[in-house]
Amino acid sequence: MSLLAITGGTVVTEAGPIAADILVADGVITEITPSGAHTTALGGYDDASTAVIDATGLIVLPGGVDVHTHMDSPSGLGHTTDSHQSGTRAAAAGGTTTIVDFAPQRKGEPLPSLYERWSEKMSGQCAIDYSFHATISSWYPTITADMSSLVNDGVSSFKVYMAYKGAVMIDDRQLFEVLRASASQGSRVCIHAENGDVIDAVSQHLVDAGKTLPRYHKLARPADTEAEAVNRAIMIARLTDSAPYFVHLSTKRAVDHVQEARAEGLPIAAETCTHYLSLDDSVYDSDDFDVAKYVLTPPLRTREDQDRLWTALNDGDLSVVSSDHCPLCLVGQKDLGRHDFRDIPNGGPGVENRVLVTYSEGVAKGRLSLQKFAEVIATEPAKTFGLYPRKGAIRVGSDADLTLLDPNATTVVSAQTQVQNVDYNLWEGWAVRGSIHSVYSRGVLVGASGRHVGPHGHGRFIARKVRS
Ligand code: DUC
Ligand code: ZN
Repeated sequence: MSLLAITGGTVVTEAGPIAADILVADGVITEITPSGAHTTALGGYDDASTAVIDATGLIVLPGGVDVHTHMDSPSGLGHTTDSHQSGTRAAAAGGTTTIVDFAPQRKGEPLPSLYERWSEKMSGQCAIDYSFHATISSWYPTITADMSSLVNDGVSSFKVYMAYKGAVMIDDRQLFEVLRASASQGSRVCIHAENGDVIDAVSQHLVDAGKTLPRYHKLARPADTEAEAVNRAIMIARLTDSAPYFVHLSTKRAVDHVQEARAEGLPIAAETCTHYLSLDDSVYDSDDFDVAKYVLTPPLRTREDQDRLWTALNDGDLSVVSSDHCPLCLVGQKDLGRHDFRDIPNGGPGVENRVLVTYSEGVAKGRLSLQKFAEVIATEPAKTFGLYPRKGAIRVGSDADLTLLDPNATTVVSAQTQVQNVDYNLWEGWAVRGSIHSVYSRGVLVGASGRHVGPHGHGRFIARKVRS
């Protein structure tokens, strides 16, 4: 039996932070005791078989759960630049111990084939535990029946796009059918809610007027294209008794729609992402091509929108902070859109930065309590996607997925030193409060001092439950 004790830290339990020691046996948390109690009452942890980690001065968090990543995923003419290996190593380095990746359906590909293909692709590659959502973008008559087969295999969530017509967008009838099927299965549907038709029209008008620079990405996707799609999807969800999950919400109005629906008792959940909480639309105020770094979708929004996102996290109307890690290099990928912003592949990196940037902007700036922080980066994503209580919480019986964060340190973010495989970083040069001291996945050290240190292919597929 392998034994590990993490002693003297501030442990963020579901009931709040406490001074506690954690005992781990064979990768599972077996005891959480008041700091030092074990030492005095039971003779300490100093038998040779127990590895003792002194966490004095450190915050011990449930390992991060990032439910929105795109590893090695088709984008533009190529693929996102992190493989499952490099991307999960970056996640481990940054304090995340579970990812739920998006598996993109090929044209005409039956969902069971997608399941097989993505399972094979991730198997043996990941540094941390993993699962995936199946994207539904190519319709066929029996597709909703096939959703059930994936749910039975532990993939209990799907993704649909209300934008990108001609590529991955589904129509309202298909959205209705997917939501209807999910309601009877207890699965969850992640919705990319933007009005794709309006965005395509606005984009065309911009280009016709000679506005082709990356800065026009922002104008091409007005805030109300998000709010309208969120509202429409809520109405369709209401007709089907389903429980949708809105990905990457960025605007005040969209959040208002979610809040209203939740207040009526609809079982809706929604996320925002690290970049919407920490960066704003002033980055688009330049004719520089480098603005292409921020061609991610939806675009960054105003400070007012940002304030609303923080409030909604505290109120629970947004319950998850994801990275939407979608790494695409500026050189060789984003520069395909040098002459037309519509050709810039959409997405930005951040799986490695999510935990620390959210800590720094949230806890260190007094916007989130430590407990709320743990909820939005770990507990709620785990609960929403059928991983809890095995993942997302520090409790007896849970996997010993633990992130030790040093609140007194500072980390300078840079693409030069990052693990994620991409040629820029959205927070380049930021001196963020805190550092990722060490990261354990099922009791195995996988991250230390912001680097990946774990064994190759340590991560396992986690079969996820349906909604209760
Ligand atoms: N949508 C996402 O969910 N991620 C990256 C880009 C996009 O459009
Ligand atoms: Zn995404």
